[in-house]
Amino acid sequence: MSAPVVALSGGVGGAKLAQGLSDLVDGEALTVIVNTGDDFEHLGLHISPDIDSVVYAMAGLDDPRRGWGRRDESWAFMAALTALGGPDWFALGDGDLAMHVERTRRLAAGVRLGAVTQALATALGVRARIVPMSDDAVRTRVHTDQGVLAFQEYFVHRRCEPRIRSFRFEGVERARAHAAAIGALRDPGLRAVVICPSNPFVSIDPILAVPGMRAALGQVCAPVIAVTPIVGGRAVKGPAAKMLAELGLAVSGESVAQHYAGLIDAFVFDVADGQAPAPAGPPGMRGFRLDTLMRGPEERRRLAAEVLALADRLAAEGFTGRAGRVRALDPSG
Ligand code: FO1
Repeated sequence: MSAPVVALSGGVGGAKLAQGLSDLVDGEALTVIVNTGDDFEHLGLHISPDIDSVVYAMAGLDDPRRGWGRRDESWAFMAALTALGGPDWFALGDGDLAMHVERTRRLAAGVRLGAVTQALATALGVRARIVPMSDDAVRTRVHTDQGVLAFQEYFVHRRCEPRIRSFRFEGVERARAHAAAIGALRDPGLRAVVICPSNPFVSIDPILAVPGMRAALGQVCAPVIAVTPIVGGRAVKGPAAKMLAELGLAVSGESVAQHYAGLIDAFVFDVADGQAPAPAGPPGMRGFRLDTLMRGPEERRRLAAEVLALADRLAAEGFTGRAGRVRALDPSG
């Protein structure tokens, strides 16, 4: 049984590294804590995009080009819906639709989101534990120059065009961190916590905002490593670069490393970011440079292996950069 690993993930980039980790960490030794702030009700269906991106990637069903929804999709439902004058801005493939219908049916029967997620993932052959940050509803609201927008309205319908002012995670104050997430973070045998290359503001921050999640991360007895979502001054996918710029921050890995200061022991920059040794992040944090672009399954696996090797190296050095605390290894090991 592999040593347990926890990943925090949202969006497409997160799902790719989570899938790479699942190739290296056996079955339920990998716990992926997933953002649910993007969830929304559409056509009467409860849609959980970031959960589905991770589940599909791990099931080998993800669409490699889009990064969301299923590969080899048919679109008969959307064609029929559009012909009826239904909303066509959020594309639901025929296979993907089954996931939303079945999730909605089980939620309506009173099953909580975490249990529904695990059952549907298991049905697709996924052995890792996929855990929502909370079973309680948290909804990201994007405050922009065009008003306050629901996340999917901003991200898909308005194509991320409105200028960002700030973010709110509605309901997060009273959301309870999922017990399986806290339990995984408290595992004394934990090997590493990996913050995947997701959007720090709308994929990782909602997870961190759930009461108790930051505290649990602060007490983790393993290295916490974040992987940059910014490569060569650009986001690999999605609006992270545009959001950094609109928030007045440099579009760089360093800005993301600063964003996580105090929470992580190390930050992985991309080899494209500067030729000097990886620019150090905030005090107490180690910077490393890896090739973080994941073009296919092989590279997902390679990056996952390199990140876990970094964690093992940090653990061997007894170094935890969180809040500058250096924890000498307990002589008894
Ligand atoms: N993203 C789009 O840009 N356009 C879409 O039509 C779209 C549909 C969609 C359907 C199901 C699903 O799980 C995700 C979907 N996404 C779509 C992606 C989604 O908005 C993002 O994956 C996350 O919310 C942000 O990472």
